[in-house]
Amino acid sequence: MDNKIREVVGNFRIDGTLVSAEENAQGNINSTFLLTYETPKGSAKYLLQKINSNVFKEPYLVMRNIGLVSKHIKKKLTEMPESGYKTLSYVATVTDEPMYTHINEAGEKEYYRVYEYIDDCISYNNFEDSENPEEVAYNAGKCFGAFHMLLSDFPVSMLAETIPDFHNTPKRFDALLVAIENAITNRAFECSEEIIYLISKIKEYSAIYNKLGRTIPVRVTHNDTKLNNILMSTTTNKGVAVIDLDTVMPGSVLYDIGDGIRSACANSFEDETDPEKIFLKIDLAKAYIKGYLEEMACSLTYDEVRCIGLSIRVLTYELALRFLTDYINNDTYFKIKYKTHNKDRFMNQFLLLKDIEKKACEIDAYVEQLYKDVK
Ligand code: GN1
Ligand code: MG
Repeated sequence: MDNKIREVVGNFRIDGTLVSAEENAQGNINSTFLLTYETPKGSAKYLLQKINSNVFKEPYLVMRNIGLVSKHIKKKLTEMPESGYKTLSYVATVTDEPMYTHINEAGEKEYYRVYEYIDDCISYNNFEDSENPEEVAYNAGKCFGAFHMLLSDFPVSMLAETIPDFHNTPKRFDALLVAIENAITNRAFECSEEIIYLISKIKEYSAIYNKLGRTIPVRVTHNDTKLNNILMSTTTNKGVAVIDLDTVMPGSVLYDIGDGIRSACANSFEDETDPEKIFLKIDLAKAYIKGYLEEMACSLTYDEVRCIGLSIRVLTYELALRFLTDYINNDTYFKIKYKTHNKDRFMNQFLLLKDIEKKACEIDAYVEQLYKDVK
């Protein structure tokens, strides 16, 4: 095992002897390792994460947000033990900090944190990994609905905006234009047809951002609601915990709903390249919306409800912009596994968007009817 990992984990309040550290390569941003310790009471697991400080410029603020939100959720969960929900708990360092700062050989700071491992759970990358996709989609919607509900009385102003303008669609679009202007390769030309389409849609897809703080309230939101950011019970398939709280910030629930459906209800992984396989499974999207509204319908404004369908398109559009921008910028943000990975991810989200646009009316009609029924 890496000596550096040993050295880093030695700074946390963990009992026992470290016996293994396995890398989990799923995230696109941070690096994660599953740690196993031997203790007199048996083996114990933890998650070690190196925070990507290129993305999270102020890791201490990230940990502060996470600490505040987790404490709030934990307190509320003690009043509802039957829910089965849990939340992330970090392990403090020996000096009682939420995070350990390591200075590497180049003299740069590296930030590490350790979470307690939540056992008997599974996180799905895509519904295809599960036996009952509709149940997974429904439970995913329910779990994020419950997450919003648990945080609905948390004072939004206490949270730092750890990545400013994270879901600011117009700014994401501007970033693409800047990337195109400054490009030193011909990567933008490879996607010129698609770029023309993206330009034609910016006005329509800025709608949620433009209404934020007006008819769409600012609430505590997760902002990265990929399906694999939910731990589900291995026995019941029900949501147990929402994880990856790095981007918990003030935002709109619509960002979370749209991103959740984009991720949980797509037929393929985000880097699938076969156009035939890239589409939204509408039945799964409906199941997700049902689960979500069962938890949150009473708390939403009518404008929020009306924009649920739109949010799926906006978040897919936005991620398409982000992957393409990173591709044109020569891959400085998302981790890539091969040279054209970001281009493939972009094309995937682009095709997914086109498919969701075709299904927009059906989704809107479903939301309208369901809202009447559950409210
Ligand atoms: C990143 O690393 P991961 O998978 O949790 C990204 C999300 C994207 C997602 C796309 C902080 O999330 O916004 O939707 O990749 N997180 C950040 O796969 O940028
Ligand atoms: Mg994340």
